[in-house]
Amino acid sequence: MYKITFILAAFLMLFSACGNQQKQEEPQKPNIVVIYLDDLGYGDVSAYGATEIKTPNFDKLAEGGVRFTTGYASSATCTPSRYALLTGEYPWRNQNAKILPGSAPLIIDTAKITIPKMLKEQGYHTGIVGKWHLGLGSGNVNWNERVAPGPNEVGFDYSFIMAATQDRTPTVFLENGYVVGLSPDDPLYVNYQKNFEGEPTGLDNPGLMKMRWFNGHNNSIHNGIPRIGFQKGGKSAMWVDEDMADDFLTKAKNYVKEHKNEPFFLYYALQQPHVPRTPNARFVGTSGMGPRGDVIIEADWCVGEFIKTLEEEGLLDNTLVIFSSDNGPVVNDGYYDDSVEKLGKHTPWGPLRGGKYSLFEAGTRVPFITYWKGKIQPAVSDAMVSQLDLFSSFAKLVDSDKRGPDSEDLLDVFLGKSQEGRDEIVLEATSRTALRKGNWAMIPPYNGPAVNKMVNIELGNSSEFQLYNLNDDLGQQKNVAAENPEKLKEMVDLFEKLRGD
Ligand code: NG6
Ligand code: CA
Repeated sequence: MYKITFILAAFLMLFSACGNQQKQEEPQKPNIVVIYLDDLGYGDVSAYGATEIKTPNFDKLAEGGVRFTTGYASSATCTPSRYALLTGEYPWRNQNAKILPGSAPLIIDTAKITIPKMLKEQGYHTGIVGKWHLGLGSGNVNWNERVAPGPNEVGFDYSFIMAATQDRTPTVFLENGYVVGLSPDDPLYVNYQKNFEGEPTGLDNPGLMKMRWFNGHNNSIHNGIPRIGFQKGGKSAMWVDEDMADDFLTKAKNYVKEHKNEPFFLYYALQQPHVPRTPNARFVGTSGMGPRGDVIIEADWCVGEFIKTLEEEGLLDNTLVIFSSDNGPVVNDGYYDDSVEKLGKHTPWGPLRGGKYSLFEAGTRVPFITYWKGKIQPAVSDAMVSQLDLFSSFAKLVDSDKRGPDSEDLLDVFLGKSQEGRDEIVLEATSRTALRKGNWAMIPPYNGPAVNKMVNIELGNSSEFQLYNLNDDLGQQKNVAAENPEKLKEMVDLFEKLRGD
């Protein structure tokens, strides 16, 4: 009996030893990192032609990976782009995917598949550090308890986020649903309809402000900066704007160090160069272009430090890095911060027309880079790709059979092995949509001003159909709709079909 047990035990040991060995020999699945800037324009990166600003660390990714010339965010504003990125679904399919206040409920259905959920199914640890802006809770959030549902409920094992934007209340970070540094003696309250009695606002307290508001942004003041939305209490939890880049970087680096022994997905969503632009003292004056340029230099440094961490941890050749931005650029987005006065010859939109909020190209065509040391050969690709496509392409990479509803598997394009990008894409800007197909861009007629004077950006509104041939008119200067009725019809028909109109 003993003998049999012994033989059996020995057999089992041998068997499990073989199993272990096999496990060790299996290459670890690649890590995936999405580095996502906020309002960084096509022309804000030297690898994309900027001459007035140097972005050596963004450039290192561009020059060592595939630099896409025709890469799109799904929308010309933040919430819809982020929604589309994580779900692989066009943002205009979800009515709630619009710029959200800091008190808005979560707009991703917790039953819906997302990139982090899909990756979790394949054994990944998943984390987000940085800007969220997809809503939290289910309405009437109590910020003094765990705030849910949020990122952790749509697939992230770890989250360290700001709720909405840097210019919106609450001006606190949340870690796994809890406001960081909150004291029970000083609870936090947030309201977007009315102020709390006795709390100063930007509207009537110019003396309390170190940054003046230009448009909106005149509710609660924190750190000398007036914001959108009201808040009260929570003083021990308030972030220091000038430290935000370092705070996010530290968390992103720690995340990598803590999860280096398992495959991980990190969504590192930097806050720059969105307003208010608050470079750390180390970066003040470094661009000669005022705070907007300075925070781009700061973000570039952060990306360099982050990549250095991957390298030091020996992970760089097993990590696919995606670098992009949620929407196009804006110079004055609601504060007097010298960005207009000190812009000089810099063109954040590069050769494109429009900017943030616009249906013209600069609204959604953004820097878009894929980098994987030793795996992706340096190249420039003109293939049309969208952030929508990350879902299905990541799924392919990790052998998942899940796909995003509007997401194409372009893994080979992202890895630089193919130039066959998308045929077409529907672009969105503040609830309006347009079609890109082949060399053509078609914008249907929309009411509304041609230019948003507050931000000085051409929105793409016109009473006429607009059709541009981007092959010879990248800057969309010549509407050729009248000369090309057949092309226009083809574009309109396809647009209506895709929109389901
Ligand atoms: C706009 C804000 C702008 C910015 C934007 C959201 C005003 C006048 N403008 O409503 O400053 O916060 O929303 O930007 O309030 S995004 O990148 O998050 O979409
Ligand atoms: Ca944005």
